[in-house]
Amino acid sequence: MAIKESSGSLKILQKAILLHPNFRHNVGSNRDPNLRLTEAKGLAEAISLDIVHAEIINVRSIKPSTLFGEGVIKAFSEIVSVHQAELVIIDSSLSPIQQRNLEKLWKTKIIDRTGLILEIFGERAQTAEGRLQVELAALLYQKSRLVRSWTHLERQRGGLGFIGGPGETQLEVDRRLISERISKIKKELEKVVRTRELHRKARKRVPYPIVVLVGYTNAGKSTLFNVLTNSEVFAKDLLFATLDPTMRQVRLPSGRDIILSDTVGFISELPTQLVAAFRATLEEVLEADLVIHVRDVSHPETEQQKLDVLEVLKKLGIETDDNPCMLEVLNKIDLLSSESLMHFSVYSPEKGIPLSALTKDGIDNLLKLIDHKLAASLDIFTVEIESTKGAAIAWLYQHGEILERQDHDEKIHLKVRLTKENRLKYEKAYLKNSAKHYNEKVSS
Ligand SMILES: Nc1nc2c(ncn2[C@@H]2O[C@H](COP(=O)(O)OP(=O)(O)OP(=O)(O)O)[C@@H](O)[C@H]2O)c(=O)[nH]1
Ligand SMILES: [Mg+2]
Repeated sequence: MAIKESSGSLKILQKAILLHPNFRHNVGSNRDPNLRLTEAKGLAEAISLDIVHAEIINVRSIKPSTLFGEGVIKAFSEIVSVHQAELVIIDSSLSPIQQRNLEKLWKTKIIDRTGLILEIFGERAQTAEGRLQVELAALLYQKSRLVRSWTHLERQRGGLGFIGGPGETQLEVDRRLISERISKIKKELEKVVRTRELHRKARKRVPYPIVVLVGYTNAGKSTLFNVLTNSEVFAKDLLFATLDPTMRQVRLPSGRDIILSDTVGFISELPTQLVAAFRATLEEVLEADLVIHVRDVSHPETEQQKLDVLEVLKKLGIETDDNPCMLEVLNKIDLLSSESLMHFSVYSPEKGIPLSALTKDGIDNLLKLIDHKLAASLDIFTVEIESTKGAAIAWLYQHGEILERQDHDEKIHLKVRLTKENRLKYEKAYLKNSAKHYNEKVSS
């Protein structure tokens, strides 16, 4: 049994076997099963499982009762017992019947890809809302199967209990209990969401544009977020390192302030329950002024990952085709050969900004492009202000982009770019009074 030191305490790792079914109908798809297996290993490692055996199993025809045919079932009965594996992960979705039958045949706990991802999310969620959403997703998933026949296992972790054993009191929970818990969580969530909406409204009063980082898990969103905001959110070579969104204020080179948000990463076959559960958290993405899609271009399946991300964004209701409010970051260029790098250097900024969040190469270009993109949605107008009116001038510098400045004897002419909202604010705050007293003039 492997033991891993985690934050000072020794943690006993559960031995697990990982199987990636390679379905015949997938042959010819662009996905490399070896990479899929590696990704699934990464998922298992994200919750410190000790993978003692990992294998790709070619599945010619799916057996409805057990997924795999007799040969595989027999072979793995032995492998499970030789390794004394406490868990078998099947990297695809299993029907409740397949799960139950495999558990009986292999005399061990079985989870599928959705169960595994839910388990990771259960361990990672930090905020009250995150925890509730994950629990809701887990209950919805569980309700559809109600297996939990693995009572022989000791519960060892604080996750959701798909991997754990008894101790979880609801081993025999019936649908009624689950439904009760679901409606209770939904009510609690409503409360949390209301509070968050209030916060969001408060934030909206701050006129800063919202810029959100999205992307495949491990693409480098949090690393980029840290570079741009000069902060230290958790960024690690770990799938789903981030779960709860974080927001920080950032000042762009032009002096414009934005709110930048780091978000949960996406993955292929993201459980639908989770997409639904995180829709609320990802509302920030829906309302963003700019969505930055961070890609790991050093990953051999970067194009596939891109498609997966676009698919999730579409499910969330975000227009992804030629959306002027989206831009792509081609991250991790430090890992590319000079040849591949050439390929990206001919990219126009509209297509993507090559950079390395690690070496900070290309960060300046990104900041410029963010500025440029946001500026495009803004109003340009000229103002004439008495040079003694420091507050009004400072306000314009802080909230807008000064494109031109001409200093005359007692007056300053400014050509400014402001959001429409800010322009109204400025007019309300400074123009009214100053028009009376200081003869200020605003024209489009
Ligand atoms: N070589 C290299 N590694 C990078 C770069 N950016 C990020 N990484 C590494 O990639 C790994 C994942 O980075 P994160 O920033 O945690 O990725 P994320 O997109 O936030 O991942 P999740 O929160 O799991 O969705 C870490 O080990 C980073 O150090 C880069 O530009 N170059
Ligand atoms: Mg992250």
